[in-house]
Amino acid sequence: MTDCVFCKIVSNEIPSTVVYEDDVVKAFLDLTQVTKGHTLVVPKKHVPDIFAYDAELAAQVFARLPKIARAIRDSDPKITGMNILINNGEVAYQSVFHSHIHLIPRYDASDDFS
Ligand code: DGP
Repeated sequence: MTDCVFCKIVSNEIPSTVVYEDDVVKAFLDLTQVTKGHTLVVPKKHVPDIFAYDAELAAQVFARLPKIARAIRDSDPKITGMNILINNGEVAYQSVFHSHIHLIPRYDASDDFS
């Protein structure tokens, strides 16, 4: 999709900080960094939202989440949890209409990620 920012990130037309990549997904740091390490996982294939997934794509994308989440967790011993969320649809605050999953690391008690 020519006008899609995440398609452009997938194709490296727009630079990103890549956390993980294979033939199905690309994971890269979110511009906004709700916490340090905030990562987006996107299918390489353009699908606007979860409603557009078929079972095969869902299985492929979601099967990869534990591995990517563990890699982020293991990058910093202070990461002790993670919010994993999808804003799906405009009314749910989705702002980029190329499906993506937020992985937002949470840090130990102080939650101080500076
Ligand atoms: P959502 O609101 O769930 O659709 O989240 C979209 C996220 O995409 C938002 O947290 C900011 C991020 N984002 C938007 N444009 C870019 C970009 O060009 N590069 C990166 N890395 N992230 C982007």
